[in-house]
Amino acid sequence: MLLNRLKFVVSTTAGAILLTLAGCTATPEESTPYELTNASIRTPVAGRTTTAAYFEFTNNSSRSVKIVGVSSTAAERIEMHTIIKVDEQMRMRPLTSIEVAAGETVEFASGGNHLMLFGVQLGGEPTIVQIELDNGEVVETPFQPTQFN
Ligand SMILES: [Cu+2]
Repeated sequence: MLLNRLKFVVSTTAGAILLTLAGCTATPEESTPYELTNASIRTPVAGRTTTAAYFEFTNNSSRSVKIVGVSSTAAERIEMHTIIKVDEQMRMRPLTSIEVAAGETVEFASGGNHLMLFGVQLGGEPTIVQIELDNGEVVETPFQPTQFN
């Protein structure tokens, strides 16, 4: 009789845990509200360790966020740059942060905003890059190596 009762208690507890787990996986908030697409990194010219990388960042959340830093174990330093026209010449300028409004996409592409990587050592496979946001979240994504001429 006592054994039966114990079994009942155990199975009830197990049932409660299963329900809790099912509740967790069904929560849509579990997926990241930030999307990184078209992430690519230029294979550096032979003998050089500086290169550029590009991506698109979409903010699917209901709040504006700022990208405040970029890092990777494959580079000593990564800066965000933009290109502006000064005296009819295109010049690169560092960006300390870039804001992405709710529902918006910010593009880092050749000829505009881009990532500048210094002290690069690519392993011939996708390079993992971390995008740091002002809310403390870090979005990590593989950047595919591409040849540019
Ligand atoms: Cu640059």
